[in-house]
Amino acid sequence: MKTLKYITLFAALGSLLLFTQCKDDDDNIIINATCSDGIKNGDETGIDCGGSMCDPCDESGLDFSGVYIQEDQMGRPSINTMFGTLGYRDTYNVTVPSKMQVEFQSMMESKLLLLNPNYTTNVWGLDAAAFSTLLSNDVLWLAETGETTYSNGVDILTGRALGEDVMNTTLQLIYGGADGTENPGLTDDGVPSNDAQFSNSFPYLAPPF
Ligand SMILES: [Ca+2]
Ligand SMILES: [Ca+2]
Repeated sequence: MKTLKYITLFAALGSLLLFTQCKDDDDNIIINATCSDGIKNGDETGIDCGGSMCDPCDESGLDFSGVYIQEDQMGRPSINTMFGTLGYRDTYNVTVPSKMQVEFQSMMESKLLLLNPNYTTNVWGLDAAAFSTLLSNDVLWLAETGETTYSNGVDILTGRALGEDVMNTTLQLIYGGADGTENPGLTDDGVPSNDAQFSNSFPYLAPPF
C-alpha cells in the first residue's frame, strides 16, 4: 500500500506540474504578445498591429508593421559600382543614408583619385572633396517640379529618366575633366541603351533575358 501511495502521490504531483506548466504556457502567450517583437502574436491582426493591444494596421491594406532591416542601398545608379571596393559593398548596402557621408566620403575621394589621379574638377564644377561628398550621400533626389534628370547639362540629380545613359554620365564626371572632353576612351562604357524595353509601370523594369 505504501508503494501505491507513493505512486499516487507522484502521479498527483506530476499532474500538478503538468497543469502548472500549461498555465505558464498560456500566460506566456499573453505576456509575449507585444506590439514591437516583429511577430504576429496574441490577437494582432498583422505583425505588431491590430487587435486589442496594438495600433491599428495600415488602412491601405499594406502591412508596414514590424521591424525592418536594411539589406540593400542604391540611391543613384552606379555609385556603389564605381566606388565600391572589395570588403566595402556589403557595408555600404546596410548603412542608412544619414550615416553614409561620415562612413564613405573619404573612401570615395580616395577611390576617385585612384581612378583618375589627374582629377581636378568635373563638368559639374566639383573638386574631389565636393564630388565625393555629393556622391557619398547616396539618396536619389526627386524634383517636385521641373525636369527629372540625372544630368541634362543644366539640372543635376533631380532624379533619373530611364532613357539617360547614367553610366556614361558618371564616367564623364570621373574622367572627363572640367569640360568633359578629357580621357575620351574612358567616358563611354560602349553600352548606349538597354537591349530590352523598360515597362511603363512600377518598378519600370525590363523583362528578364
Ligand atoms: Ca507582436
Ligand atoms: Ca553607356
